[in-house]
Amino acid sequence: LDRIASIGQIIEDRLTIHEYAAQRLKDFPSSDAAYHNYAETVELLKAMAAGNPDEASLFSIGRTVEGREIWCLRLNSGEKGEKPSSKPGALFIGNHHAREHLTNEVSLGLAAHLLNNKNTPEIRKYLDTLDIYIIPMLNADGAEYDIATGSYRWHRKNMRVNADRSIGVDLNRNYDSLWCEAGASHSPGSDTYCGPAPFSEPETQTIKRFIEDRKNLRTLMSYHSYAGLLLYPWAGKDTPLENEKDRAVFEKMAKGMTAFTGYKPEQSSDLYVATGDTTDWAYGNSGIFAFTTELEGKSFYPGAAAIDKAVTNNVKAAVYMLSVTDDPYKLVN
Ligand code: 0X9
Ligand code: ZN
Repeated sequence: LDRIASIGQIIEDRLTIHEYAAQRLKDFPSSDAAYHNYAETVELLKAMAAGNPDEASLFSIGRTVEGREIWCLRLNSGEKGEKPSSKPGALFIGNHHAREHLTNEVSLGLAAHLLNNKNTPEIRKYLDTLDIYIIPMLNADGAEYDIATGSYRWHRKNMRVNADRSIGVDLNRNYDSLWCEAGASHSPGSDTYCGPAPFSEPETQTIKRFIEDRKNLRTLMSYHSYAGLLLYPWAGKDTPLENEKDRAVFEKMAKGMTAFTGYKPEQSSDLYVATGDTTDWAYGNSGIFAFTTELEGKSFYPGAAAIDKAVTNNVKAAVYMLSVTDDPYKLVN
């Protein structure tokens, strides 16, 4: 243990092997058993891909800092796996933040909805003409850590062991967009720690590579909780988007989606200015119409009863996003 500590690892706790085995078995509290932990998420994704071989494929886009595979379900009746597509693409990401477990449920619920309705004319059209990617649990390590003792830890960041032995980088401050300026912290112990450098974390590196490798992506939704908001760039500065046409597209899309969720649409910086987030980077670097949804609720842990409504309404909003992914500019032309 001393040698492990001397190479910078944290000795958090000392347990007998029996205590460790008992602790490892812990999961979501039983009242929240409807939520999917990492193993259940992977199992469900595999079942969805196996049950729909003509429409779906599943692949790992990389590994987390603790080595878990980051899984991506692709919905496309043509290309499978990592084969490039020239069809317009949409990307949905859940669980940047560990304790925001409802975001994994909404992502999984979206995948299930699209596959369960694959033979309706509208959904079939999207499966045939778009390239849809769903990454439900980006921060799998953090999500597992958050539930590992059987009661919630309120953990937000990833599981990086920092130089000062504190745990975690805020993945939604680690993107290279005004990195670690306003609304982010250089202190490793802070919940908004931006990391030692932009894209220092394998999870954000994976998303960077994923997006840079797929020039066909036009729209992106990053699910967070909780506030009941639909946010669009800029997040890192409180000036409106310079490109007025793009701003009009963002506003129209936000209106279209919030008609289904009842969330409040606004520029991210209206909530608070925070640099280094997913959407500023995806829009700024790749011109993707990238949104943050802050799911509804009064807590990070809204209970199992919150899942159905959040899924139902956010699926409708996501389907709206798909309906404009072929050409978001059609909304303002
Ligand atoms: O702070 C965040 O990363 C997001 N909120 S959360 O409570 N889920 O952590 C908001 C990201 C959107 N960006 C800004 N509001 N600037
Ligand atoms: Zn969040």
